[in-house]
Amino acid sequence: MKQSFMTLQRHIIEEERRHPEATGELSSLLWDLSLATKVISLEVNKAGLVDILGFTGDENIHGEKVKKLDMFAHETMIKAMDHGGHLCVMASEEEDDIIHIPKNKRIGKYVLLFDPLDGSSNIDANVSIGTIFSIYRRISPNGTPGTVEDCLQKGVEQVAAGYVIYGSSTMMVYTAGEGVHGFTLDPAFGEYLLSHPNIKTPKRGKIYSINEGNYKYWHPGLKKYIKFLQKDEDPNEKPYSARYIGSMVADIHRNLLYGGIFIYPEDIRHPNGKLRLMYECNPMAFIVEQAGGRASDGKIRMLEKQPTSIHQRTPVYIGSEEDVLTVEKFLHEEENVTA
Ligand code: AHM
Ligand code: MG
Repeated sequence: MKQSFMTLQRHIIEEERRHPEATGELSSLLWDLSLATKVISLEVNKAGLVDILGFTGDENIHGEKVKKLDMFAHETMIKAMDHGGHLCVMASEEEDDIIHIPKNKRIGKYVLLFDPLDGSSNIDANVSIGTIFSIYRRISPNGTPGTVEDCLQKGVEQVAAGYVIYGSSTMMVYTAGEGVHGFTLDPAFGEYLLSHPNIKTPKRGKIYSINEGNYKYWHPGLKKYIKFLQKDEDPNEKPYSARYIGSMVADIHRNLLYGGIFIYPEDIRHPNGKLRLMYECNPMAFIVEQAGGRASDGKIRMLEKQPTSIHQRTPVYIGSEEDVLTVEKFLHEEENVTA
């Protein structure tokens, strides 16, 4: 017999019930977040119709300004999250400073960092994009406005993290520190339903994901590692497959399910890589570790990095445990050679 439906809401509540001390606040916060992503999902799905429906230039047919989708997603997140009474402060990829909770709203005990629409340069080509979020408990005194220090906690302090992928279907994948669970949005009745319980990533994969066009800028250890995966020197060994969408959520989601490694490295032009620690790499690292994988900046565990600013960048090596260990070994050996 088929298992009964498990909605996201029921799942969150049941997870929280296992902790008698829980107040239900985290559940409501995740619930608000899921609502925001449903609104974003609807708008993402309409993106291809913009020209057909005559939404040209800056105004739509109603004379309203047409917002860029990433700004729409950013504003939707804020609107859905700033009045719930669960947050004391937020930070978004789309805003330089921290985002305060309005004075007239109850101030809560959690901190939310998010990338409202990652990979948004892919929208016009109908390629999967995503929302990423990371939740911490505040460290500043309760009842006061949240601070930048609340936002600058190490990844190990995350209470929950997740992403929503807007792909052939919309899926939310999240962890609250007890495994990773995936929910698929049923577009007919607007509910996220549990479709991927307790996701575990393979210990070793067969896929590598990196922007190989940047090869000439890479450090020698990384060049050697990628050649190693291509099995250039061993005609009898099967090479890894290269898969790179250029949309972090989609690349990591695929590798999480199939196994493999995603890399956005430092190189001679960008010593800190491209991707952001606080709302891209840390939440992904929490999820991947919870699924049995590994994530580092090539030197130290991603979740142990001490953040210094909300928009700081970091190199990232993330995915199946043995694959990440192998690349770390290549990087380390090269460092010893050049030392
Ligand atoms: P964005 O936050 O401006 O969308 O950029 C982040 C995206 C990631 O989703 C993706 O992994 C990366 O940029 C791709 O970068 P590149 O085009 O340099 O390979
Ligand atoms: Mg981004």
